[in-house]
Amino acid sequence: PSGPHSLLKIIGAGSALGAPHPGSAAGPDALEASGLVERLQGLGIAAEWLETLKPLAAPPDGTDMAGRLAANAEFARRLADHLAALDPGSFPLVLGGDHAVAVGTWRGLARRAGGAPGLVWIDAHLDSHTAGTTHSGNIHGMPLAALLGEGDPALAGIPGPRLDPARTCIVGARAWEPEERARLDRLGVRIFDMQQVRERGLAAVFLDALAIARSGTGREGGFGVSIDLDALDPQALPAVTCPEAGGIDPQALADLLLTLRGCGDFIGLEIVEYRPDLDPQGDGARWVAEFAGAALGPGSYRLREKERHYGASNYAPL
Ligand code: 5AB
Ligand code: MN
Ligand code: MN
Ligand code: MN
Repeated sequence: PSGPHSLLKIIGAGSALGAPHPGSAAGPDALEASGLVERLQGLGIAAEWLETLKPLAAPPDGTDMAGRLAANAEFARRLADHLAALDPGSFPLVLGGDHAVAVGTWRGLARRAGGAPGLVWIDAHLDSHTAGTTHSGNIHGMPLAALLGEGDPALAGIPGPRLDPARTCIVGARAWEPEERARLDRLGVRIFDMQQVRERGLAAVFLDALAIARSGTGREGGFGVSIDLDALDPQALPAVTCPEAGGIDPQALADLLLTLRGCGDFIGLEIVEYRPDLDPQGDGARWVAEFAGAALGPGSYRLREKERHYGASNYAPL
């Protein structure tokens, strides 16, 4: 760690309690070992790896739905409490772990921001099942529904404001089950699927998504971005638990993430589902650094504002 005064605080969420494979639990430790902090510092970002949270126990048996919900909820609650208590002079980057950790990330950051953030959810999947509609039984297919207040209270009841469906949208979807699609359609969550990405181009779709997340009432919550790495094309980024063919070009996403540097209401970035056991050459880890660096690198309005408000002299140079 580079000391207590870094602007960018990285929090590892080392849980695979929501996934059918344990590999993503090692994601944060592998990303730290890959030199992510040093790469970000090399871009001029005052970054520090704050801590990595781990599950308290091994995942419950696959048939024990109540036990799995409880274990994921315990992890999410702990992550939310850590994020809600982060000092105001820092910007959070949460690294998974499977996507079930998002319930903790966005409830905690909503509490910290004093209101529900708008959210851009970049994913091959919709993650909008509940225990009542899941086909697989895997909790990482449920976090967006829980954040919207749907489903089992164990997950949906993690303390913090619910997401506003009118300021929530999904980019890159190409694999879903009818029940989760129907839930999002009923709630009015906008879905930019891969067909639209191909027809309109990622730039047009991404800018529409940002406008939705930053629109309407409740804007004091700001907005966040959650990147499930399986949104990217698995030919370029295969190191994920649930690869789906025909995804987003990672360089095109990195280019669009540059837009976030100009957003003063950007409250947090999350990158999940990294599987180091499938990344022997470290290409996936390099993409994670690319995405974080693109969103938060030189000229980042959000980091500069923090520096201005909380004392530039305390911080490493940007
Ligand atoms: B991820 C599936 N819909 O419910 C399910 O990786 C996939 O967080 C979930 O997007 C994928 O298990 C979860 C088939
Ligand atoms: Mn702590
Ligand atoms: Mn996914
Ligand atoms: Mn996901």
